Amino acid sequence: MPKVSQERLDRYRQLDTDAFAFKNNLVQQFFARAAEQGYNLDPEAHHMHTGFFQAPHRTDPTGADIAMFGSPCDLGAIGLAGTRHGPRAVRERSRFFGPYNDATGNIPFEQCQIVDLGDVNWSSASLGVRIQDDIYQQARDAAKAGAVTLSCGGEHTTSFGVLKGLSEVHNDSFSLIHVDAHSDTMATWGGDSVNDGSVFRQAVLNGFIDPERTVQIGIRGRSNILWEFSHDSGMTVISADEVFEKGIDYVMDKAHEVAGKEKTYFSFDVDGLDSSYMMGTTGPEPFGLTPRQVRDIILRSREFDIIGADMVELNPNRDSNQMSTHVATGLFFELLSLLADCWVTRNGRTNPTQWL
Ligand SMILES: [Mn+2]
Repeated sequence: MPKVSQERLDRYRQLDTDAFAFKNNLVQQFFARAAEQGYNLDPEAHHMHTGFFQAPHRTDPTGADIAMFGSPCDLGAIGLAGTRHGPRAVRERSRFFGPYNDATGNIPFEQCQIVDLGDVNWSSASLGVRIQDDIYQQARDAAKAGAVTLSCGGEHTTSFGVLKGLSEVHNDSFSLIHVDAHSDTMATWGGDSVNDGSVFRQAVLNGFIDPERTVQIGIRGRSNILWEFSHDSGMTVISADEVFEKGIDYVMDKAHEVAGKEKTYFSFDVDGLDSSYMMGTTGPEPFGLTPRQVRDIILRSREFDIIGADMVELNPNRDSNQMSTHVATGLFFELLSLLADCWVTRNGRTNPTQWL
């Protein structure tokens, strides 16, 4: 073949624009603002904003629409430490994700004011104080300021503190979408009534969630015998097998029947993913969900009125090649996108993030 003609070469050379000259107007507008405020596409660049996905760091939630924070706590994980390192690992890896969600075409930072409040400031080494007081206060203060919360664990007890704070401010018992290998509705065991296997039994007993508007997705494994409270209290339990047999549309139609239009909390335990993707967690389980299935569950959750979400149980100590952290962080971005889309739907306007 002869060389490419001069005419074609000239045409290609005209297409060779600057790195920040995007054809997509939304993206162009984002970088025109954000690059000036220190947002950087290069994951290895100087970290001007070290929050999740380069969100601005604030210690005061006033003015925030979405308040993210980390809960680096593993005291409630029965028999295994390490999830306390989760928030740091996700923040670091989050430089590889965003700002654009290619499934929805949206940029969360163009939709509403997102902040990272940093990690919860522990006042005690006691698990009870950390979840009943410290995380509770963080979530309560964020909700009082009008923000929805996106928190990163830590093990699953951290969800209890968030639910306690949100349900007080909203004066509501929430619907719950819960993706996990485990129902986490076991009886008290090992000393703490709220531990990472009992968190949703305790959330029901304290009135934070309504079991009749709760759907648990991806459930499986040798611990299934521990979850009788889920069935007895009226939760809808959808096993991982059922997700594969019937598909995401069936699962989410069912979830909509159960959760309805009420205020809904979304809790994602990363061990809902199959252990071939997710060994970096406290209780890895085989025969589970794929990352795409979890992403599709999150995508279809835009039809709920989501007032808070979390991702828990990532354990970097067990994640020897960072594969688990990478896939978990990708899904954490999906949760951020979900909350931003729900915020715009609820408020009928946008309020772009300001860093400075
Ligand atoms: Mn679990």
